[in-house]
Amino acid sequence: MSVKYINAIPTKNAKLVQWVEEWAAICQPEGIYWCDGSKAEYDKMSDVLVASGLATRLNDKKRPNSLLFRSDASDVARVENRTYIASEKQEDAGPTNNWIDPKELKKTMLDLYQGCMKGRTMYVIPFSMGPVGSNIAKIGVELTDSAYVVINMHTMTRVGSKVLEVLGDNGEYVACMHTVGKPLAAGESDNGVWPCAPIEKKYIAHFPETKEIWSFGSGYGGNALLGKKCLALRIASVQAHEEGWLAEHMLILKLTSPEGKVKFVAGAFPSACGKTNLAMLIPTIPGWKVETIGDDIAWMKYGKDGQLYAINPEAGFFGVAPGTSMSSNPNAMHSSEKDTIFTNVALTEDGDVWWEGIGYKAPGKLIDWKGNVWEEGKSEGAAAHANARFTAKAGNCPCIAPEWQDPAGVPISAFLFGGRRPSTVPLVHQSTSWNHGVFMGSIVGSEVTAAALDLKAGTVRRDPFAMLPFCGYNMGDYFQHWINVGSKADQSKLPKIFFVNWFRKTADGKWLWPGFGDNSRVLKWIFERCDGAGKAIETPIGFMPTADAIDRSGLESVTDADMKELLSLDIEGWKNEIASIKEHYAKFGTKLPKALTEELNGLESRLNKA
Ligand code: O2Y
Ligand code: MN
Repeated sequence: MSVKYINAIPTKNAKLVQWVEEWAAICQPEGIYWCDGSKAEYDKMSDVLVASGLATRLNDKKRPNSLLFRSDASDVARVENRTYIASEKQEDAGPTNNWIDPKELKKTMLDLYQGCMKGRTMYVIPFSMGPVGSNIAKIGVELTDSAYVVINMHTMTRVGSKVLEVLGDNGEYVACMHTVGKPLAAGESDNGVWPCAPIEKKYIAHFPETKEIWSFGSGYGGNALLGKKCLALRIASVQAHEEGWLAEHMLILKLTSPEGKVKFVAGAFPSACGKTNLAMLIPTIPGWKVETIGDDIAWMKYGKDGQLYAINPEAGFFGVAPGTSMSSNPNAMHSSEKDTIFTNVALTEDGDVWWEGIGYKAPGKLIDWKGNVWEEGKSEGAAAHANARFTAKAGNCPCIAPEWQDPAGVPISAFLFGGRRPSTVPLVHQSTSWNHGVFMGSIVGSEVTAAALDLKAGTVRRDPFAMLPFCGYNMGDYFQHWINVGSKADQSKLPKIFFVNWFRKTADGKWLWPGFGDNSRVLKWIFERCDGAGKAIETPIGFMPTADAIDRSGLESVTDADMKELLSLDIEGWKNEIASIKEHYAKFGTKLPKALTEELNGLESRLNKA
């Protein structure tokens, strides 16, 4: 087949060029365009998207250089039931992943890919996850027929010529194949209709042995921006397992004390637990400062000094808009003041954006995320989709840490784990050892409220290490990997591990802890514990702060009685927890590490003696 190149091939990497041409032969695009990551390219793609009716340019005086997209109603979020780990052996995907035979899946998907880019351009996006050239970073190349994906990848990753230089003539990359799965007939254009395939044709497939990603039929978020969840978590977790490092669903923050001492903290929380808010927190305690390294993903390797160093592999934030306001997260609001791609938020009459929970009433009539006129108090449904997003540059975040692009990464002093736990789990407790910390990570979960999940309200939906949707291999092996990472380290240099719970409620359903900026009070105790200070008592579940250990100066809303409840040890609740953990662990069969069974048994016997 003769391949029509729109611009010159910017690499001599023969393997890469051959791979691009093989896919072009299958997908039959109009032409192939190699992305260079420049501002001129971003601007040109934006113009193309506006001309096709897919994007609305926002009022430049209100939101400079920003666009709004409305996706198809069937294409609004990650689709876990269409996401596959196609390892050669089913056991390698494990009990928590959708497994499918890779040969069978490739056959199905290759049929779908035939001619899928007709009438469209195939964009080749060379990108780096992590600072270009960092020894923790990895290179990916995404093929896509979506200009929306191209501009989002510009913001979320490092795209372009420098990446190809590092890749060189023979370098390795993670091959990422994506199409919206909606070919155009001769003369047809999108004409304002978000292109995607119906749900039963959507596939988000990962091939762990060959480190390939094949995505078909969705243009949205984690399904289409393949550097994020697909590469940086599902494939990278496999690479990290093979190569002895960690690829985690964790924020990274820099914490500075009033004395100017610095510690870096990484934290894993299930989706929708406020990771972005924590990463951009404004402390309520005087003199303390939080700065952001990353809000979603951390890649970590040991440095020559034996410390664990972390990078944020991303270059932007793909944050949830609804609920983000000047009171919940001013830094996220400022990050999205310009150069931002909004998806599925509402449009105001003066060309700005609005969403539920933005902190002020809808200014007049809006156009909602479905493209209909919407009036507050009159129209049905929400103006913005609950999973509406802003794609914003990390460099535009007022609290971005100066070290955020350091190729060496930042040394991690503490890991935090947490979920939404209205009962049982105290505000904060600390593990007594690395393996005890791994145990804490393995039992992360949130209490379910939604009947839709078909679970009894109050049931804990376990999301170990917040990696349930993102671990690219058997989660039992993943637990063992965490144990191994700790056992090979200089124990004195390992990060300390903490379990936090901002979501405790009273028996009558009131929040016990204000959260947001006041979480800095808990971070302060964690900081002190990492320095061998911070008052604590050893309990059956680990070290807990003494009643006076958490700084409550200026915090009238939390009474002594509230604090007592937040830091109480609920023996009966934890005994019930043991039963629930046993049920959770049973899924992993012989893959469950012995060390975790020992931790569970140890906890049970300490609770029985208490
Ligand atoms: O729905 C999507 O495609 C995005 S999901 C997402 C986006 C940013 C950060 N985290 C997540 C997540 O689901 O954990
Ligand atoms: Mn996430």
